[in-house]
This record gives sequence, C-alpha cells and structure tokens, in this order.
Amino acid sequence: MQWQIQSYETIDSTNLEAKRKIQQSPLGASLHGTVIVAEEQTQGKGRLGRQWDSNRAEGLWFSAIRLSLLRPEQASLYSFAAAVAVAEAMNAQTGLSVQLKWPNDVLAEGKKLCGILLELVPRTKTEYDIVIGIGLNVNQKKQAFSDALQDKATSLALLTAQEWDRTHLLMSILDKLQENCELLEREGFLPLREKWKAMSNLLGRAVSVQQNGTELYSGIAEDLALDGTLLVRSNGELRAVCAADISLRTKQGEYSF
Ligand code: BT5
Repeated sequence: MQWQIQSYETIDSTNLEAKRKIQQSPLGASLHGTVIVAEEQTQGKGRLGRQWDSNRAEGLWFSAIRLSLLRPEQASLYSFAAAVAVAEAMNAQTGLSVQLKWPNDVLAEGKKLCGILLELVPRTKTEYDIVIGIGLNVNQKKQAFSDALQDKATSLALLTAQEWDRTHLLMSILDKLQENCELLEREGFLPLREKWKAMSNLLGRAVSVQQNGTELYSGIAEDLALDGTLLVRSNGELRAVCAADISLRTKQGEYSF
C-alpha cells in the first residue's frame, strides 16, 4: 500500500477531516491509505475532549486512515503500532531515544513530545476504518508553548538544538506505521507488545489510576495485557486499566497529562 497524502494549510482538526471524508465517501470506495496533514489546526483534539495545541508550521499534525483488519474490540491495539512507529522513526531520523507512556504518549526527558488519538469509523455492518491522529512537536521553541504546557511539553528542536524537516519525518513515521500495523495484523499483538514494553519505562513503577482528577486506586504497573489494558497490582490484586477514561500518574508526579 502507498500512502496518499492530502495537505491543508489550515483545518479544524485532521481527525475531523478524515472522519468527514470517510462518512462522505460512496459505499464501496476505500480511503485506506489516505493521510490528511495540515500546517495548522484550529481545533486540534486530544482524548476525552481535551485540546491539542497545534501551532502553525512548527509541528507535524496528521491523520492516517486504514481499513481495519482487526475486530472492533481489538482496535485500540493500533495505537500501540502508532506509538512504536513514532518512537522508531524518531530514533532512525534524529538518534533520540524516546519513552512510551501507556496508552499512547511519546515522551522525551519526561515531557510530552507526541500525542496519538485513535478513532473508529464504521463503514458497513462488518467493516470499519481507523483514523490514527498523530501530533508531533517538531520545531517549536520554548515560548511557542502555552503557559500550561511550558513544563509538560517538548519539541524535537528543544531536545536536539536544531530544526527538522517535517516532510522527512512524516515519511519516516508513515513507513514505520505501515510496518507496525502489518506486524500487528499478521502476527497478532505479541511481537508489537514486546517492542512497546522495551520502550516503556512505566512497568514496575508506582502509579495512581485516576478518573476526572480523582484517584480510583494506586499500585504498581505490572504488565501490558494482550488486549492492551494495563495491569496494575493494587493491594495484592491485579486490576486491568482501560484507556477510555483513565489518566495515570507516577508517584513521582511525572506523566501528569
Ligand atoms: C493526545 O491526547 O495526546 C492526543 C493528541 C493527538 C493530536 C493529533 S494532531 C493530529 C490529529 N488531529 C487532531 O485533532 N488530533 C490528532 P491527550 O492524551 O488527551 O493529551 C492532551 C493533553 O496534552 C492536553 O490536555 C495538554 O495537557 C497536552 N497537550 C496539548 N497540546 C500539546 C502539545 N502540542 N504538546 C504536548 N502536549 C500537549
């Protein structure tokens, strides 16, 4: 499959545009492989209705559409393919080693470099597309981030003291995305899970599982289950944490997104 890239100057959100395109496409026509990329997003979206700051021309804001080959209840596994793809592309292009935070953030030096928003769009009774939205901070200087993000966000330029070509980065991420989605579809989650675990520094650490800012329970992040849930041992009991409405903090206060 060749990715087909459609570029926009300004758009509300590349995920919204991808979903509009899927919904408007005639039955039977496939948008598999379409990538929507924008210089600027006016309503960049995070998870749970949160906002994603998408400065003009400084980051990489894009959404890739794929026809899913997994059952809907397994679809969240694609977000691990995306996180691993970003990490591998960062390493290949810039030499940086990033860390993956469950479920799908990419961090460097404890700050958020990239966020991923995966959405499902049904096409027919049996088929659905996934929209993999990726926001990567590339050439922002410190002042480019809002006050709220000053201590939480970072960019490739801040990490490496040089500017990066966003098109090259996009191509590299898309190559790795294709590779890791195919790995997942062909061999199941096991090999991808190993890659993800090798790049995550969360396992074995104390975490607080929270909903709407309130702690539900705390424990030790023990493993990543085969369905992508995080297994946390709390008071001797192993509990599965679903990504849907949960946020996670380490006891040291990192990962406080
Ligand atoms: C995410 O949500 O991390 C998913 C972000 C996905 C953005 C991409 S850009 C292309 C595509 N089109 C879209 O509209 N979205 C996708 P979440 O885990 O909810 O994190 C959101 C939180 O990250 C915010 O509440 C802020 O604290 C923080 N944040 C916002 N903008 C940021 C940025 N540019 N860099 C780092 N952190 C940011």
